[in-house]
Amino acid sequence: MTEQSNKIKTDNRYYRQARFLISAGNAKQFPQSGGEVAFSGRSNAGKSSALNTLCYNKTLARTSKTPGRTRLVNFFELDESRRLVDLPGYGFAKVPIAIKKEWEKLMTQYLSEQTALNGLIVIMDIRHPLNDYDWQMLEWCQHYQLPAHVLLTKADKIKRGAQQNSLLKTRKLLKDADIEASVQTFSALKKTGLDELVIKLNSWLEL
Ligand SMILES: Nc1nc2c(ncn2[C@@H]2O[C@H](COP(=O)(O)OP(=O)(O)OP(=O)(O)O)[C@@H](O)[C@H]2O)c(=O)[nH]1
Ligand SMILES: [Mg+2]
Repeated sequence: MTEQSNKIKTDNRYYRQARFLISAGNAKQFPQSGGEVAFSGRSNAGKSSALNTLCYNKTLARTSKTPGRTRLVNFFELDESRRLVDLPGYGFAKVPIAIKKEWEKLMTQYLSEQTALNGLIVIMDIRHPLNDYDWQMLEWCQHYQLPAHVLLTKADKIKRGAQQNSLLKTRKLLKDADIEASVQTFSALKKTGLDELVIKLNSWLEL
């Protein structure tokens, strides 16, 4: 019974075949054809873990103990015309202003120039959603008319009631700010919310 209910019912075979493609440090290196979905979020929010859980591959997206080290845009190929993208984490302390500027330039280039981008997943720790950079990210999406989906991750760290409170509060704050974005809870550890994420990605990637 438990085994049955833990089974992923949604078709996620595309994500299981994800392969590393390229790390890009400037816009010229961004792959152009087909479509992609990017994962963004503050450093340590759980981006790499969410990607790895989605793709059933613990070593796909590298996790780093040094926040702010990854300043590249990492592309993972699902098939010849579909990709997932791991964006550099933001909001880390102790990073020189020059590096922050570099990050901002690369992110602006990515969000404004990457025509293959179909949607953005914005990952937030469910205990601390919507920090300044998260708002900036969502406002950029609104500005570039890019669909956004918020993943409130590490849900396993708080009780069910608190998870629901955070979900409803986040939805309300976005609505009040006129930001169009869907929101869900997620846990990379417990694999909860995976079906909902797969449904969103499948629709954006036309799977
Ligand atoms: N309990 C729990 N821990 C999580 C979850 N997701 C991530 N973590 C932990 O949070 C820490 C950061 O996760 P990462 O996936 O490396 O975070 P990241 O956003 O990729 O971080 P950067 O690459 O530095 O930007 C790690 O210690 C993970 O094990 C989750 O759903 N539940
Ligand atoms: Mg990471």
